[in-house]
Amino acid sequence: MSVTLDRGMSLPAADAAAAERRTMLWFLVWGFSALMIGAAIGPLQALNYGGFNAYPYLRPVLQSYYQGLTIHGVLNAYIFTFFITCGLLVYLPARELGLSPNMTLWRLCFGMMAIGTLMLLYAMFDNSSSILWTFYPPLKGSPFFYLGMTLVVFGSLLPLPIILDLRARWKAQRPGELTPLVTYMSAATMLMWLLAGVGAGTELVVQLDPWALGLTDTIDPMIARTLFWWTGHPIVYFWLMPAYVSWYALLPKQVGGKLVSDPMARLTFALLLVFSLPVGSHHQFTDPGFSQIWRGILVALTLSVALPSLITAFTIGLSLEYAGRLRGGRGWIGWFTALPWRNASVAAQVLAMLTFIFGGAGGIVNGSWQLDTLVHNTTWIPGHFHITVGTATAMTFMGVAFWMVPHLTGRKLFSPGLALASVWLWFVGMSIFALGMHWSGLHGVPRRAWVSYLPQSVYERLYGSAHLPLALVAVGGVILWLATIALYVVFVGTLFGRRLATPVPIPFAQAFGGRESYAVGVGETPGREPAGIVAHPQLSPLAKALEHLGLLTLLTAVATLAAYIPIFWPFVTHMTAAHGWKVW
Ligand code: HAS
Ligand code: CU
Repeated sequence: MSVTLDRGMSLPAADAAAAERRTMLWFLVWGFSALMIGAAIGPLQALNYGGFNAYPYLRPVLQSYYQGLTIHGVLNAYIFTFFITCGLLVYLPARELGLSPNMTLWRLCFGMMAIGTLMLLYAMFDNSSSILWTFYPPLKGSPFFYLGMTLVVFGSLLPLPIILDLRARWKAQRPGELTPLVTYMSAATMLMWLLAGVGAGTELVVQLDPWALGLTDTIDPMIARTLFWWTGHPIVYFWLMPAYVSWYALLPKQVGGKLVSDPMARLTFALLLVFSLPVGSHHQFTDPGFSQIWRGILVALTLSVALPSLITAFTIGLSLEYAGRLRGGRGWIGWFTALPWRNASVAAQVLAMLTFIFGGAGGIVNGSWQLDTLVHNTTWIPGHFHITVGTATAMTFMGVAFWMVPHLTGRKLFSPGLALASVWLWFVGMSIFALGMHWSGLHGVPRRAWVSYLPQSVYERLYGSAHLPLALVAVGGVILWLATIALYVVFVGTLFGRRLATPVPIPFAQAFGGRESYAVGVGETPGREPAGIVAHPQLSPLAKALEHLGLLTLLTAVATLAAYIPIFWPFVTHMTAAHGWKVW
């Protein structure tokens, strides 16, 4: 692999830019490699629900459904997403501001996550740690698993100081000006992730690592679960917010329009920062030890966290409509069909949005305690997260890769037709899969269950009523396999593809010139891409108020403590001590 140099730059600047591109490319390559392995295993689980047990044929590589499921979840949910996010949220702000990021920290971030990933792979493939992506104790994996996870989590926090440093340097040159949008969004995302990381960070360092290393004998599972969900809920926004960065700040340009409101984008990110943290225990509606009052409060908080996504739906929907009408689209849906659907990057992201409408609706069902008691621990839940992180996020990252790999390498996107096919296959496969998963969940089919291991007669007796939805799950899984192969060919083909004559720029969008905001070019450095969007402070009191990210973070920290002190109190005053289990 090689990277292109910007023309007309001095040698040190060109070297620095090339180093940034190379590093960003490594983040993409590791992220997508994780996805390839993780996604290749997914269909085995879909076939499991369809009644076909593939695992006996896969020994010695995979011993059980649970081992496969652990590898699938860890690689897709953590490794794929973290590498892409920790790359994008440094690279895009640096380019937007026209400044160089702190490369030492960025490489340290990569190195920690890479070593952590290798440790996790070792622990998972040797079947010592088939403890699923939630790694709930008292299930006990090998020290490599927990130490690897610790490195990955702490490594993933390092983009925060890099972004804050970039922002501070930029602001020092332009006192009183608002942070440009991409940098604002990236900083808000990472501040959210810092507070989120306190939960899993504490669980790993205080409970799991010493326990796995034999320094302690027992562990408190309820405290561990609650700490896990402290992080486990906001992590879903750590997956979603980088996708939103692309939807708000890049996609409007890719479809030939503008973002209709810069301050609304900022408001969305500020609200996601504040609301994501205190609601984690909505994953524990059916756990013991929570008062009825708290469950009720959690419902209200959960419905609040859906609000910024509803704002996003309208703001992005209008931005797409604006572009569609500029492109000649007429009538109720003509603007939608007029979007550049042949562009695989655009198709990936708009299809991701369409899917997310259903993912969001399902989330609101889950967030309603009474309804959650019906769907919790059934296949409905994996149905939900495959159309949120598995599509809204994953397809957006694919869409970003389709322009970004050419941008970084100076090589042509390999087979745009196959790229488009991979996107549609993913969309169709995931839609069928998720329909089947939600539907069979309503029939009471449990999630995380090796149902195909059962004798045929027992499988039929228990799940016969869910025959059709379970068949859909298997069919969707097989289509997703084809999507993954197509994606893999395009990704690798592009890395080694033909050279481009002209460089691919970063598609930074401009904000619509409404009453509240207007667009100005900022941070244009010779030889770098023209940069992003900024709302004029005088014209947008909202954008100006939201500039106080430190204050918002403090507010979030206080709200999080207010939520978690009463939740932890009964657990801390009634501690339990469990020994480790190995049930696989
Ligand atoms: Fe969730 C469980 C509630 C969003 C991921 N969620 C999970 C798990 C995962 C996950 C991985 O309250 C399972 C974890 C496990 O292993 O147990 N979720 C919500 C709510 C939202 C939500 C209220 N989830 C997400 C996102 C995820 C994600 C995002 C990943 C990226 N979820 C829950 C709850 C549980 C749960 C409970 C626990 C359940 C249980 O029993 O265990 C909200 O944030 C959703 C808001 C979203 C919307 C949609 C807005 C639509 C947009 C697209 C617009 C379209 C356009 C196109 C512009 C309201 C932005 C326009 C074109 C046209 C033609 C119209
Ligand atoms: Cu959640």
